[in-house]
Amino acid sequence: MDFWAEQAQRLHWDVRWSEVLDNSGAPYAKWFTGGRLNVARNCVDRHVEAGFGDQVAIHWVGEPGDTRDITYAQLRDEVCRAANALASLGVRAGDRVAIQLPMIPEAIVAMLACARLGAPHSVVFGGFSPSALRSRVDDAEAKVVITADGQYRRGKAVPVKAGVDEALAGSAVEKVVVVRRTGTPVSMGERDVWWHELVDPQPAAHTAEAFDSEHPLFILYTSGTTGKPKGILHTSGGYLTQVAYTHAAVFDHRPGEDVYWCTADIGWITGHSYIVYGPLANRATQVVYEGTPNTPHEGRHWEIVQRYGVSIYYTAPTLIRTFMKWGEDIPARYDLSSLRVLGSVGEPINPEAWRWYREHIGAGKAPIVDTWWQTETGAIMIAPSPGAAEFKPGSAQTPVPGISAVVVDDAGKEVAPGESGYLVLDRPWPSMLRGVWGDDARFRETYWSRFAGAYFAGDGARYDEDGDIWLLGRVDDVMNVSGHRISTAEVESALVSHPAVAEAAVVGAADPTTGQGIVAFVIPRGVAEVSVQELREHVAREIGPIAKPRQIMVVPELPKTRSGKIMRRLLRDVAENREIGDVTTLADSSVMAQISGRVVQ
Ligand code: 6R9
Repeated sequence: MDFWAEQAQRLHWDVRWSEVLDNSGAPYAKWFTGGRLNVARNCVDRHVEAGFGDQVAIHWVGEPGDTRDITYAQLRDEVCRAANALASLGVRAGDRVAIQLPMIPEAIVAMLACARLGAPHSVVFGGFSPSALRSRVDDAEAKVVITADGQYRRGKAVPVKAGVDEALAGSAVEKVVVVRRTGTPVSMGERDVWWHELVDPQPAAHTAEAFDSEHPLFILYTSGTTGKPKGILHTSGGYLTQVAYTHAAVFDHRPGEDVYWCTADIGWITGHSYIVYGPLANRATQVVYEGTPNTPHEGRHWEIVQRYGVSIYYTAPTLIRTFMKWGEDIPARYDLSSLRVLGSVGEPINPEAWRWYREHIGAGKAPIVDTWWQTETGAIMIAPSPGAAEFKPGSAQTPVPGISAVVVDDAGKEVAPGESGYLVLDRPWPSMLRGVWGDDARFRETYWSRFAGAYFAGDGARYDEDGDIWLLGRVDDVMNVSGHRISTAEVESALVSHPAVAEAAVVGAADPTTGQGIVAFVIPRGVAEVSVQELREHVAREIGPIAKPRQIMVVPELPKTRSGKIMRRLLRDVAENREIGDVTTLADSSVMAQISGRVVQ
């Protein structure tokens, strides 16, 4: 506990806590009880008060090429104006505010303004459909929605407000605040108000109240095994402590020296913890980019790294594999020598992508921190230290100091080195979820009923001979073939290590003899000829004959959610010759038609 008390000193507390952890109401933990703080003041004002008002907080890059540099002093003024504006609409501590905005500075300002008022925000990813927005707004009973007229996507302005109008028809939302981004024509109804008309005239001073350490900070919806998304609740003091600590320790972030860039969208937990709260609490200077990585060209990210001298770059394996597909000659055209730490998050990173990332982005020497965590954990839990003696491509390695994570068998007993099982977190941590919004039963059932007294993450994991942790994908993605447990990630990794394969997804399909059979979907790299037989042999060579896919289908695309996760459920439908299920959460809903139409063999 001394450890977390020490980490909490990273923050400014108006009232110091009396107890570090009160777990008497487990599984609902309370951290830094009795402590009071304001999250927004910690992220903005205190840096200005400490004399860093002129330091750039955000180098913002718009997709069409427009840019804005925002200093901490300017950010403070904007957040105060927005807080005054929301207060003028009647937003009070405890009221929920939904935010659906593209990656523009106002998104960050809006989140911080809510935090400043103690009004929990619920950010909804910009690509989500009107019905997804509506169900989240209703579940959280949001009073106000903040959105934009439109957003830039692959060089085009696409409408946003029109979808929000459709979503909110007949809802109880009182006010809709609209940021003008694209100039797309919108219809402004009675409850609608323009951000610039509301916020710009407000005074740039606002007295922030100190809230209890356990005051709700935000709700973020994430999909579970059922159709209804869960509203994951996070609170203030413990959350901010752990995101600040991990952002500093895992990335070796040095305020005033580093230029940091996390490529996530604020609609996901990575954007909350590692664009907004962690970096700003640590006085980072960061890049925020609005658009897609290939607009207007495939070197866009590297051009930005070169322009701003980005030193820490944090992204997802799916994007790394996309960069691989585009070719290493693209990053080679830019000066990437400023990069000194690279990060990965979202899924297990296959060794092939790890090596490419290290070689072609990290000049063969930048440490890669593979960070395992979840919406529910709030902050990074398992990651190699950037100064680690040895990196293992594909392994997140060890729990960060202060965190306990163990791999257990069905009975909850820790497995031996070399064995696999389920990942559990057996001690509370400061940024842990404080429940599922409005659904206590689901909270207890999903996370706390599988293993007594421990949090069940839903991921499979393995200890290697050194006791380092390797994540094996979601437990439901672990296949059982003839009684052998094989990870989909392991087979995918073997497939993409073949020069003819750009990307692969593997599912376990029902098989009358072996229980499950392995079915792989592969995207060929460039125009290379792919021999299915050769790939099967390759997997057998990489892992063992037991992992040889029963069937390999060569496809043009894979079905992915908007956060880049492969929807194996849909691939299982194809593999098992079933009618394809619900495709509404796909980033591109036409992909399934392409796959079922183009399946070879
Ligand atoms: C931060 C985030 C959580 C799930 C998690 C796991 C997978 C995330 C990973 C990883 C292996 C990593 N995951 N990071 N698997 N190695 N470094 O992604 O949160 O969207 O809630 O997803 O993502 O399966 O359980 P979230």
